[in-house]
Amino acid sequence: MIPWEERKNSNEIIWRYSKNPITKRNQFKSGARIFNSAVLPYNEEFIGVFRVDHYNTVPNLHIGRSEDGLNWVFDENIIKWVDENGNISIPDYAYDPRLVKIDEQYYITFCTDLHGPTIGIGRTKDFVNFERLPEAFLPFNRNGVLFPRKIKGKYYMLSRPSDNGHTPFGDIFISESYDFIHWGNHQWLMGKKSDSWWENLKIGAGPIPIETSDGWLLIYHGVTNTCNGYVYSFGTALLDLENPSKVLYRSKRYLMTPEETYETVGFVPNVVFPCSALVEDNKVAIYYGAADTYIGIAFAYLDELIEFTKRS
Ligand code: BMA
Repeated sequence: MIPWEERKNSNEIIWRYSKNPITKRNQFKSGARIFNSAVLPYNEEFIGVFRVDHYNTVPNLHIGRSEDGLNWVFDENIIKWVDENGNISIPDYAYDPRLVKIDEQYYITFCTDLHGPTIGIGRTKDFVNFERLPEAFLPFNRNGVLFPRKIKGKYYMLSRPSDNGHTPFGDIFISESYDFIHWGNHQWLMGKKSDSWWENLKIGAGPIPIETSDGWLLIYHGVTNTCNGYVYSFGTALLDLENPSKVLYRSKRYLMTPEETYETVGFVPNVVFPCSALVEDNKVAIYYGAADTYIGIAFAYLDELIEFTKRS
């Protein structure tokens, strides 16, 4: 069973877990802050790839395990990748992971360094041995998000080309591959929106797209600039099932914006940053980074998210 709590206020489309945040500062030896992370059900329990910022402020990926998806035990050591030649291949840094099961393997995408930030990718069968593939794209790029299955014989990945810093721009693109190594046929998917102020600076894909009969439900973050810095919210879109480069609908307002203290106060204030979503029947549990400091969970019903995307 995925984490779940019933809605208390009937006006809400999305509601927060009452015991948020589920991680705390300095939770384990090297873990100063744990946020922007991705989880999946695994062997009757849950497993996750976590962004952990260490005490030198450099982000790395750690595996975490949980019986209930709420209380997590983290590996003290970072993921030890091995490349295709059998050599240990540890990235200088790694952040904002996404996790998905495709063809009986678990794929992890993340942001890492190739003389500038871009999309790293790797896979594992058992969360013990990790194979690192070559970086998927040229720098600069962030928010690489795979689709959970082949579509018409090809794998698909969303990404957000960027610059070397705190990118003050950005649209989502979609790319195709037959082997997770060679990515091409890049297409522009959707852009920031000047008439929708919460997402007028940049946008980026969030969790792995959710397959529904109405299309791929994409939860994505949108950023606006204020006199005191960026504010990260998130909204939704629906992409065509057979041709995911086609946007069918896009929410006109944000689904969630920073409101609670653990979202508005932290290492980077005013950030809600979704990286994964668990779905069971009509229930959705969204895991999001809060203020680059904590992980929060929010709940919603899938049919209501689809309605929200079509009609908000
Ligand atoms: C983005 C990424 C995210 C972070 C966000 C807010 O550019 O670095 O990891 O959550 O900024 O600081």
